[in-house]
Amino acid sequence: KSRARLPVDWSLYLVTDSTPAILGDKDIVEVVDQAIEGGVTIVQYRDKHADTGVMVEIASKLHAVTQKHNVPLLINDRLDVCQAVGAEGIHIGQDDMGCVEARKILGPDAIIGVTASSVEEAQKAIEDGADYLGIGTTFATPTKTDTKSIIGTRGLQEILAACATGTEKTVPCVAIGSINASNVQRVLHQSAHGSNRLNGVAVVSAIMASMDPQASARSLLDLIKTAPEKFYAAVPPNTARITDFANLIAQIPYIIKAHVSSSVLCHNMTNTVVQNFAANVCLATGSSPIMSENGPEAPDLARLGGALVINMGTATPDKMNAFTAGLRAYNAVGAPVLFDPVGGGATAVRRDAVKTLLAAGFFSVIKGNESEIGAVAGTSTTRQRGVDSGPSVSTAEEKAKLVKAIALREHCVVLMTGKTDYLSDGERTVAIENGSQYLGKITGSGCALGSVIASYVAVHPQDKLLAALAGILHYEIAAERAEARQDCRGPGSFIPAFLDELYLLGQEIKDGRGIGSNGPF
Ligand code: 3NM
Ligand code: MG
Repeated sequence: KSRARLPVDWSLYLVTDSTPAILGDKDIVEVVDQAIEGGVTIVQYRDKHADTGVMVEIASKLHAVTQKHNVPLLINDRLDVCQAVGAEGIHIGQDDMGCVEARKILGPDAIIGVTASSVEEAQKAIEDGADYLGIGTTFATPTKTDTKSIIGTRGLQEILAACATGTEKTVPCVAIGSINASNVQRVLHQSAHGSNRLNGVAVVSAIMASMDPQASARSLLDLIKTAPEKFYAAVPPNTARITDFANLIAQIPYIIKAHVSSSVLCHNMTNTVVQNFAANVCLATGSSPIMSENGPEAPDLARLGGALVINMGTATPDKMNAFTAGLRAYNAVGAPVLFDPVGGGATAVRRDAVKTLLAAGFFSVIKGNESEIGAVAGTSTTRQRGVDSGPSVSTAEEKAKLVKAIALREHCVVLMTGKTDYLSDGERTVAIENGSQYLGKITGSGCALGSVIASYVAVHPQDKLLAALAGILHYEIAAERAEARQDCRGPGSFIPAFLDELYLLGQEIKDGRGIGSNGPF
């Protein structure tokens, strides 16, 4: 029987599961019907245990439902079941029948998908004529414990890059493995490689185990359709990055000038020790601070055009709820969020907190000292390949490599502070030698720098590395000038001198004195 092939919408791909642990006592046909009502765009019937007769019976009921909604039905592995019910195609794993043989049997109109967990597998599947790829395993999942490798969003990115000829992706790709409402936007965002993006995500438990499959499908589809666009809109894909260092530096005074005059909102969820100092630094540099750890008001604040700082000074359950609410609220409108994983590696609670926050949304900037950045590196990829293989990061080159690797993995700007600061967006990595010894002798100087960088990114979101660099230079050059002052005699007198210089440096540049050949840069 010949099936005219319709264009397929891969956005939300449901893979079924009939095991009691996931399906419970729900009726699979009813769940699939509800899920499609909610927004599922393609269905795969996957049952590793049932007898062939039962499979054919269920597949045929599922096909009636998918046909009613005009959604394709694929069968996992079993060509015989596919043919018996006239389903639109099959999905095959690496241990199943080969793609070429399956095509011979099913013909050119059938949809044939292949699971790929490496670049090699993906390329072979494309050569063999696969119509789409299911790529993963993204994150470890209890639904399928015998998966070959956990590749993370970085692995997805590598496969998406390899699936492209020139700039065009050749086959549709969906990611699979522990994807749910809490991480779907992050997966879509972080897996993107240039304009090559996932066409959708495949889920099992997020819908099959749900008490309300329709509502779960609806909210997943909503997340899939909304966030990435909003987020990417902040960085137009065709914007050329300034990669020449002299040109990068030449932009800095203009960005400082824009910031100083902005009064941009800087929303801080930060620890009590640094609140006062960070708020003063915000005012001195030209932003308008608000110190609020009240999650429910974050959506209103997120709409004011500013940035959020999540400073994990303490990671109590209450604070974690507020951080997560804040992150979601700012992500929802595409506004920048800076993550300061204070004490990140110190305790099990903090390591968990870092992991939870990284999975809960996306950050524009992650900043920390060497051990905090180390904690970020080791988190969320502990079972994945990548930067966690743990070379010591003692040399300058190793530090630069580490921030670059995390920037690529997390798709954001990463700053490792220290005597020399290392800043990277994955494409460009810079070392910054400015600063003062006194910054290490007063409390909250690192946290306050986070607030400065966040508001700079809000003022110049089109190039977050450049914005962060401008914020760092504003901060560290002011510190140098404060240390050089006659009235600065130690950490105590450094603080007021530093606040003065943050303000004065900004005013000088605002008045045009830093712009041109004789400025401070
Ligand atoms: N295939 P959940 S992971 C069916 O990596 C399947 O190839 C995988 O289930 C692969 O959405 C997986 O509940 C299960 O995590 C995904
Ligand atoms: Mg299989």
